[in-house]
Amino acid sequence: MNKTVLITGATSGFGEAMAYVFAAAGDRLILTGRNENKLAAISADLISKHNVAVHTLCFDIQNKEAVFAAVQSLPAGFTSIDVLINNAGLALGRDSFQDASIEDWETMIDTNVKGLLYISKAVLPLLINNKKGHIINIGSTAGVEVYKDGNVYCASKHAVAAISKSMRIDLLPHHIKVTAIHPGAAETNFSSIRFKGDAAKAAAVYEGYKALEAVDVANIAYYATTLPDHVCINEFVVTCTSQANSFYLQK
Ligand code: NDP
Ligand code: 8X3
Repeated sequence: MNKTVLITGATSGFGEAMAYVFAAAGDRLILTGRNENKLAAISADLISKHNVAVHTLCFDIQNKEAVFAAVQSLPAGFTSIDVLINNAGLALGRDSFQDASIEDWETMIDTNVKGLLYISKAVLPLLINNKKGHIINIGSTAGVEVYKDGNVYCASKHAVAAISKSMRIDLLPHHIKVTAIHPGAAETNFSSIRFKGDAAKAAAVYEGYKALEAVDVANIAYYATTLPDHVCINEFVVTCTSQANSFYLQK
């Protein structure tokens, strides 16, 4: 049966790829991000290619009031959510603990951790009301191991891993599945954002090997939602074949 799927950070990378994968399966979509024009363009393209229902919500996930207002504004037909995909997030900088910017740390914590908590809190009553549902949290291999100069980005993704485990326990009585996906290096806008528009530094991250593509992660998220009601994959740790973990990458 077709589902209603809310994807945060749907204007780029994994989130955008997920929108296309779920739309191709005929699912109804709620897409969020901060770029209104991009949301409108993706929505129009999905509707024309896949003839699915799409609703967009434009807000900054760091803003608690905006998050709750956006979820409360959902029109009839989009309030019965089956799947929440907590994907919006970013890394800012790759600097040693002593040199890193406090503002960058705050933005990563406010987005990757607090934003994920806000939208989960706002959407959960809708899932609980349905007595079933699925939350998919996009963590990272940075949430499995800590690497040099990764400090607060790694900490934020360790928090996503811990929040996922905690959600899974507390939501047991409500029959809500929680799946954490921890991808390794994937070629998206991620490094361009991390290195603040330094195209050479961003490109260097993906040179000499075949990194994951956004659609690889999107296909895994979709697969997790296709399993029977009694089956929940708790965690995926997924890297490209050239990467073993945060430390070993074969170029
Ligand atoms: P992109 O930069 O391509 O996409 C990030 C998305 O998050 C965009 O849609 C962006 O939307 C949204 N976003 C960022 N900040 C905010 C905010 N404050 N409010 C609302 N939306 C926001 O990166 P990826 O697709 O690669 O990243 C998606 C997730 O995957 C992130 O959580 C990232 O940490 C994680 N990840 C990425 C990996 C990689 O190597 N690429 C590997 C492992 C995990 P907009 O800016 O338009 O608002
Ligand atoms: C993104 C992957 O290796 O830059 O989460 O942490 S990595």
